[in-house]
Amino acid sequence: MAILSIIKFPDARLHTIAKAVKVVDERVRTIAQDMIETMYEANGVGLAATQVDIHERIVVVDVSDERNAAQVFINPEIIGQSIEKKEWEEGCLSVPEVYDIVTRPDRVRVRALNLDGEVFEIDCDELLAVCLQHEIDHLNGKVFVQHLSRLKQTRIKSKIKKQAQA
Ligand code: GNR
Ligand code: NI
Repeated sequence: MAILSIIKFPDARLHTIAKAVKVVDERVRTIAQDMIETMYEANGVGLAATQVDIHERIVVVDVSDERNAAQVFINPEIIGQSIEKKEWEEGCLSVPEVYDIVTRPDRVRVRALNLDGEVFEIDCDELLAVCLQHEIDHLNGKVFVQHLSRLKQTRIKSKIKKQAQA
């Protein structure tokens, strides 16, 4: 068990495209377990492997209030999405203290492998739908601020630079 360190925006490593997991073995299960621990320690609702500098398609999520219902998604894919969109105020552990509205499909169907390497599918709405889309973006090298205007992205970069100086 280990707490991993989270890469902060703007860091080029956050734009790496993660590779598919070929076999779900002990190595992958250990990464997922460490990611769950790291997510809880950071009070996040989700974490993508990209954020801890591991460029493999692994995501962990816990949208429960009790923080005892972690879900693991290996090689997650969005296989269906609603036409209806929804606005949600998003934040990201890689972009501390920045929150802004992103518009995404309201509901998504996701296919992934579990920790036993078995395929499962799940229909998601509300926070789980938002979070899984946010996490799959990370695996594709995309940070949520890239859904915002260039002006906002520039402001966010200078805000983070100031945070780093403080
Ligand atoms: O903790 C998180 N909260 C959150 C809130 C709204 C939309 C997405 C998220 S994900 C974020 C954790 C994180 O950075 N995951 O990549
Ligand atoms: Ni994030």
